[in-house]
Order: sequence, then C-alpha cells, then structure tokens
Amino acid sequence: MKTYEIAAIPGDGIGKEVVPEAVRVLHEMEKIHGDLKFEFTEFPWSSEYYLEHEQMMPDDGLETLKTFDAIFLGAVGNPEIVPDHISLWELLINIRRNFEQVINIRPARAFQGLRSKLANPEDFDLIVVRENSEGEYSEVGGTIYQGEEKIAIQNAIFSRKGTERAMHYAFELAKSRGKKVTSATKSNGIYHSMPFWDGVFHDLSNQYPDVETEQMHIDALAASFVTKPESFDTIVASNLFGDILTDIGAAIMGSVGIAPAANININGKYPSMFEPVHGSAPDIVGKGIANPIGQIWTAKMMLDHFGETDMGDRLLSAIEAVIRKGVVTTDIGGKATTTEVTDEIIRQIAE
Ligand code: GGG
Repeated sequence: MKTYEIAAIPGDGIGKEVVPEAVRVLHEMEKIHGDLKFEFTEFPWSSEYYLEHEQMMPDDGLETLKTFDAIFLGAVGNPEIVPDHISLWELLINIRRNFEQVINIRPARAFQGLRSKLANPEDFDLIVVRENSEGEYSEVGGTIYQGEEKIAIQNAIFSRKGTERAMHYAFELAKSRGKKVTSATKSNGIYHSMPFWDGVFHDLSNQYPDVETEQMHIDALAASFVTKPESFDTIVASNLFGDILTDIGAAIMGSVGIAPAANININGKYPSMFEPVHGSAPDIVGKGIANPIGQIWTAKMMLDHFGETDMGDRLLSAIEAVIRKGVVTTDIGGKATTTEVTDEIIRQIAE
C-alpha cells in the first residue's frame, strides 16, 4: 500500500467548502485503486486563526508542514478580519518562499460544454509557468512622509538565478509538449527588470534551439489570451504578470472557479503546495454554490506530482464528463450545488 501524507489547509471562505469536496474525491480514488492511501491532517490556519493568535500560522507551522508529502490549500483572505497583504504574506507566500516553491504551474484549456458545445482541448490548451519566488511580489520598499506628502516605494526583484530557473522549467515543459514558449515582457515600459528578463530569455532560447520562441508585451499578450488562446502553448511570466494572466486564462475557460495551480519545489527538499487559482470568494460563502472543480482539478495536479498519472487522468476525464453533462455550478451556467457537482464527479470516476 502506497500512503501519501497530505497537510490540508482549507484556509478562508470557500476554501473551507471546496477542500473537503476534493478530499472526498481522493478517498473515492483510494477505493478504485485499492493500493493507494491519502492520509490528510487538517490545519485551521486562516484569518479566523489570526483573530485568536495574532498570526496566520503558529511559529512552528513550517517545521510541522515539512514532514508532509504535499500541502493541499484552499483559499486565503478575509479582509474584514486581516488585511489581505498580511494574510497572504504570513500564510501562502510564507510557505511558497520558505519551501522554495519557485515555480507556479497554471494550466488552462477548453472543455466541451463550456465555451461552446463543440469545444475540445485542441481549441486551446496552454500552461503558464509563473515565476513564484520574487519579481513584483517583494517586501523591498517602504513608505516615507505622512499625509499629502506620503510616498510608497515598491521594488521588484529579478535575479538571474530566479529568472533562469523559471525559464528553464518553461523550455523543458515546451520541449516535452513539442510546442513553443512565449515570454511575457514589458520591456518597452519597465526600464530595468524587463530588458533583463528579455536578455535571459534570449540566452535560454539559444540553449533550446529546437523550441520555438516568441515574446510579447503583457498588454498585447493579455488581449491575445482572450481573442486567440489557441495560439499559445507554454507561457513564462513573472510573478505578477503570471498571476494576472492566469485569472484571464481561468476566465476564458469559463470561470476562475475551475482553474487549478501547483507551487512546485523543484529541488525535492520540501513539499510542494497545490491550491486552486481562485481566492476565498466571501460573497458566496455559505450558499453551497462554490465551484469545487478548481480544487478537484488541483487534486489531479497533486496526483500527477506524486507520479500517480493514471489516477490523475481518470480524475480529469471525470471532470470533463461532468462539465459535458452540465452538472455544474452557477458560475459556469448550471444549477448544481457544490456537493452535487462532487457527487457527479465521484459517479463518473467509478464508471
Ligand atoms: N487559492 C489560493 C488563494 O487564496 N489565492 C488568492 C490570491 O490572491 N493569491 C495570490 C497569488 O496566487 O499570488
């Protein structure tokens, strides 16, 4: 029996509603496989935890998480309790940084039954490789003066090492998919970091002569994501550009509620973390309409990471079938509740 120890952090808002659904699906997969076990340990680290403890996770939280095979996270953020930059930096970004989860992989593809009845993955099937450790997500800077004179200074960090490893990852991925890499830049407007980014991309292109390359300014790229997503395969982007592009990617699939993500520790020293692209969505909490597909597809990415690709493929096929059937939540045009969607996915897995 192969056992995977998984730390579950439902977090805030709908994270608490969708994580248990994905856990339910994974337990069903255990039954089908027969030789696989998922042991979940749940941690209540969230904005509510902050109310009681004045921190998003305990001092030894990272030490505790270190021992797990993976971290399965829901959503972070409840600005009524904790300012968003505190909750994100103390929990989500804290884990990404300290566990050297330097790459964030975020796929987006067409599903039959969403954009059109005829859609299929050939229509578009892309992966954004987001640099996940530096860039515009930086604590370097500060504020000076007060009132009308107040000034905020925010520095972005682009290291050769960080930029190269994100690009290497993207090139290797594109090579395995037999397609091209598009670099998201803005070197006409951002004076230092983006020309540097372009230079690294140019150097890496020379190391991968078989991979087709292109670079596009982020504004034009964002527009093309909407109008011709089928023209992309692997996109490499900085931390902020990648975050924004992948919300657009989710929107062109049909809803941010279905998009998955994986924060990968590429050196194998620490656990990787799997979390959907969506946030805590306070406006729909408690209504039973949160889309569980983002979290369940995220579970598929975790299965793939474990090397359980047969099970991962089976799970994705079940998601495809459920979307095709139209047993979906309101955000993608259905009437089903969160639980009903999961029940249908479980039925499809068993078929
Ligand atoms: N599902 C994780 C989550 O809560 N994401 C909200 C968010 O704003 N994340 C920012 C980021 O991915 O950098």
